[in-house]
Amino acid sequence: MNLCSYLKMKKHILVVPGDGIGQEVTAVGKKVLEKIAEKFGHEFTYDEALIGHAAIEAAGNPLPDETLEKMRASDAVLFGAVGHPKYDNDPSAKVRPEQGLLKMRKELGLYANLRPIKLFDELLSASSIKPEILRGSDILFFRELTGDIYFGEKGRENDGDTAYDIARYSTYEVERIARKAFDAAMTRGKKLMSVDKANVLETSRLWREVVQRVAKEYPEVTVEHQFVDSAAMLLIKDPRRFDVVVTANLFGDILTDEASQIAGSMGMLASASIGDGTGVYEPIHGSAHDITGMGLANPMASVLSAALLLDISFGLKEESDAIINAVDLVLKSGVRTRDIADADTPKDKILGTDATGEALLSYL
Ligand code: GGG
Repeated sequence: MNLCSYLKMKKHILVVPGDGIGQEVTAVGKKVLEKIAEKFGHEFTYDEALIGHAAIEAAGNPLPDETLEKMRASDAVLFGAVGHPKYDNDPSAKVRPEQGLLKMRKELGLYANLRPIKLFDELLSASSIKPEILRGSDILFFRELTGDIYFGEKGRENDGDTAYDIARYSTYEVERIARKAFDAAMTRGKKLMSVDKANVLETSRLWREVVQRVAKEYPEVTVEHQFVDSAAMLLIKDPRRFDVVVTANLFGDILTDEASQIAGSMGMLASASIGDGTGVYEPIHGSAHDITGMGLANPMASVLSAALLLDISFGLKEESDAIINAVDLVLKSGVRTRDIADADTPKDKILGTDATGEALLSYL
């Protein structure tokens, strides 16, 4: 037990469930935090706020000022997901749930998105990748989160016939995410892969130049540069080749969804968005309206996001490990949500969101 764990911590957590299954999984994440506070003698207080489609419906704005103020005033944010199919089928919609997510990242200076690809042994067979290729995979992605094509000018010209999105990166933006990734590499296998498309894109040529320069400050770290197309192929072919990966916003978004298949399901992957202020912790999955309200969503990603919150924002490593251990024990007990069940899973072991949450709480 570290010294921190002897101290009662008083922290204020903002819960922002967002849309779709965000509501269901975040409720489980919060219950786990409450149980941890009770078990370890901490005092966590909570508030809630709206974002995304839920906020558009209530306030006409995907990120109301009130939500942003509450985020800034909190010690950490437990976040769910944003999105709604009605906007996906209406390309002309001017206000969209995802605008709330992007604005939140920019306003809070959340430039580093950490996405650990943790494979629990019990889920080796849940993946479509062969177990002998997967066994032992353990990857930490650093996705740059406040730059790139997501934040550049976008628009239409030629009477709407032509569309453009501008990708832009500054040396400063690449340097700060590269340093975070190199620092992490120093605490892990001293291996870092930087992913870009430097054979085609100017932003990627700057990216590579800057990463090469920062690498000189970390002579112990072995650096590999991969083009994004090659990295996408290698991720499935040889996942153990990867340790710490640093990449741009768009490439990181796509590669981590692909990498979720290493962990068995998107429902298993947590993330931490950190930078200048309050940290935001959320599953990498979206709002999944196809299963919203059915009680089928896997809450593990939200629960593992709560574990990241405790570790990174509060420095409570023992408490964080207790959550990861509970996830491991639930999986060892044979319990599965639908997304990680396979043909051999007994029917009575396939549980819904709330029952999986109860199983997790029983191991805390
Ligand atoms: N919890 C993640 C989430 O809500 N994802 C929806 C989304 O729009 N993602 C885009 C992105 O992460 O840039």
